[in-house]
Amino acid sequence: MKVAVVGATGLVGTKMLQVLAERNFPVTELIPVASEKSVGKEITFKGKQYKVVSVEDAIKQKPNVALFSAGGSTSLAQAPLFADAGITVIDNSSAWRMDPTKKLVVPEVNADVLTAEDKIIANPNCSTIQMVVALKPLHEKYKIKRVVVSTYQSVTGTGVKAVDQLFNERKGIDGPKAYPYTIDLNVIPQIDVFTENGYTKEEMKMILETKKIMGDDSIKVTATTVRIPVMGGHSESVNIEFENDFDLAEVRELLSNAPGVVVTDDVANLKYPMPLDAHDKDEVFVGRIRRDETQPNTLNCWIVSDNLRKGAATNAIQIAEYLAAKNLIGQEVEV
Ligand code: 2RA
Repeated sequence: MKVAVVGATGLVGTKMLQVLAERNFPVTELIPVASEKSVGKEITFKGKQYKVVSVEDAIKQKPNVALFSAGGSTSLAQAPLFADAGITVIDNSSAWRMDPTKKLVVPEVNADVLTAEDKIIANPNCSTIQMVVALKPLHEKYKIKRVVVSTYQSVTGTGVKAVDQLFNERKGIDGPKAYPYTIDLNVIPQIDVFTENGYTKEEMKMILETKKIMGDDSIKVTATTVRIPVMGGHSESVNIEFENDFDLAEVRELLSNAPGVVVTDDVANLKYPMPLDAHDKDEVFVGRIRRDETQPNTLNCWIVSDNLRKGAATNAIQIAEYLAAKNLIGQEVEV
């Protein structure tokens, strides 16, 4: 399969190449795409060198699928060009997520919504993905009424500039700033810009995307998203109120048997999910599972996952794997 990776030189694009190779996705030809300033650069994929090309050249090479992680404006402008050529686009930006004509997919939750007609498919926000993977089995069993989530998000979610800022600050070196404040030894209770209701765009993504992916607008979600100086992944404290009561042992069993979930919950031996342990893994790790004793039918838990992998690259590639397995990816494309 001819695969284009648009944004191939960024943090997520680079992770997409790593995961495509690790999962042995059937890539017969790789087409790395980036902005004009990166055209001609060489990248390595499975031991072979590839030259970065422009969007126009990429379309001419007729890829079957294009994995996008190049920002919302690039996706809005360029994803339709690929789709119009019959190329299936899986886009990691927020550009198409809430478009009612586009599917927003986490394979473990709602892959069955996908059809051959879907030519632009939205990859959800990283902090939403890891949460809904854990919510899915519990919603099916106990029906979720309300979710209160607070996140502790890695600087890798912002990009290379933020990672550099963290380590420059740690070394006492001045340098370009991704954040308006010092991030080392600090937390910043803001991810993305504020909207009119006092929530940030990141918080609104978790609130709105969760409903769309779970296919249930009745689920109430409120969120506080926070940036913290860590690398390995995003962590989330999640409080879930159900319509029905639950049994804690059954909750643990449901999660343990859920696709993509690993339960790490043995506090007697200080075993619980942490970003350093989740780094470069594809699973969603759930722990600190306990009843909220302040109100009935309510659970607390702690969810950790690598935001560059399951939160972005791996989820997008799992969508491509699903489409390929169901023969839903455009075969030969006409340009
Ligand atoms: C973040 N979820 O963590 C956002 C975008 N990756 O910054």
